[in-house]
Amino acid sequence: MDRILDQSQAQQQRRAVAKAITLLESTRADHRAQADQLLTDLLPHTGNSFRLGISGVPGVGKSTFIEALGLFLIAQGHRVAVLTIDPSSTVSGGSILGDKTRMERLSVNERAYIRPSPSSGTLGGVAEKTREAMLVCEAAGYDIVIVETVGVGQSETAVSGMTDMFVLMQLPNAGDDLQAIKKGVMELADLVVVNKSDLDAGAATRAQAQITSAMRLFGQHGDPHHALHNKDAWHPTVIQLSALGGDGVERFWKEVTHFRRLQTANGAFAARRKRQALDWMWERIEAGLKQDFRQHPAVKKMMPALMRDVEEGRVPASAAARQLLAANTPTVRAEPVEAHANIVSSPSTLRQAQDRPSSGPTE
Ligand SMILES: Nc1nc2c(ncn2[C@@H]2O[C@H](COP(=O)(O)OP(=O)(O)OP(=O)(O)O)[C@@H](O)[C@H]2O)c(=O)[nH]1
Ligand SMILES: [Mg+2]
Repeated sequence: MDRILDQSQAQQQRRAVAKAITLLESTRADHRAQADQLLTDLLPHTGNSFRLGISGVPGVGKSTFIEALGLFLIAQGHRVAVLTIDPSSTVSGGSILGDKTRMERLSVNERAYIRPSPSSGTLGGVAEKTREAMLVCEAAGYDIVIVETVGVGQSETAVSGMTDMFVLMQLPNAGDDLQAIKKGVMELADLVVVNKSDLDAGAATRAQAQITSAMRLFGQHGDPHHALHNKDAWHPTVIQLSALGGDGVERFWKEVTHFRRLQTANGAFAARRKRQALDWMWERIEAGLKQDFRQHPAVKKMMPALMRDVEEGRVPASAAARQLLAANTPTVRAEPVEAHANIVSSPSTLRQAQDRPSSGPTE
């Protein structure tokens, strides 16, 4: 842990960070316990970075842009970590993200750390590892953490759920066919970047205008915070750039800085982080419950036959689910909660324990 925190030994620190991330990617139970301990120890040193999510279709120029942006930020004195989430790797084990190969200059820079996506597990699992890797990077003093993801599947939702700002990269021709832009993803974007504007300036400008008006439409619905006249709230914007030539990187960073300042002042930054932490907890609870459920002896025994019955239409899915849930009776969980008190010792649970009257009714 000390090696992760010590910024004076660059090489040693980089190795320690890589080792820590490998540990938390491990599926072995003893490694998991070590990783949990490490994360708990690191937690007080985390949270001080700006977390930036970048998504877009394969080939839109994400890595090229991140390299240009990373070098720009390092020149300004920042330390930059880049993590990738590749939804294809969770299915095939292969990677469609070009990983390090397209960030050649950034990857050899002492003030940068680049980590490719874990190459196995479900998207939920990979997202969890990435969140944890982000904490390790923050403890190591990387003050800008960039999470790159390919714009396919559910990965955008996962990345926007773990970052302070979510950026969507588009190609200049995307504006010609707004159908191609998934509305749900567009609504997640805090900033849209039309890349490769050098290829066709006219098309890039058209795309910018079309996406801007589409985003205005989304913004009019629901949340009064999004009302365009509200000067304290951030309104998603669309800019053009050319990652290859490094054109527009400065403009991009100006937008990010403006976003960060506004969101900090109006409280949205802190609220987003709090919401993300709770969402993350619930997501892990649900995953844990599901895993326990699947491993329950009675459930395991009944599952294959019931699955066939549901497939063949002999038993309604809802009835099968109810039967399985009923079979999932607690096996070892019958002991009182206090028995676990030595495991859970967060400040708030301790406080509750102290506040609680030792006997008698609470009213
Ligand atoms: N003309 C032009 N080409 C660009 C620009 N940005 C990126 N490219 C090129 O587009 C190709 C894809 O760029 P990448 O940065 O690898 O794209 P990516 O979005 O990271 O791709 P994946 O990781 O595969 O999803 C490369 O050949 C880049 O050189 C740009 O601004 N202008
Ligand atoms: Mg890439």
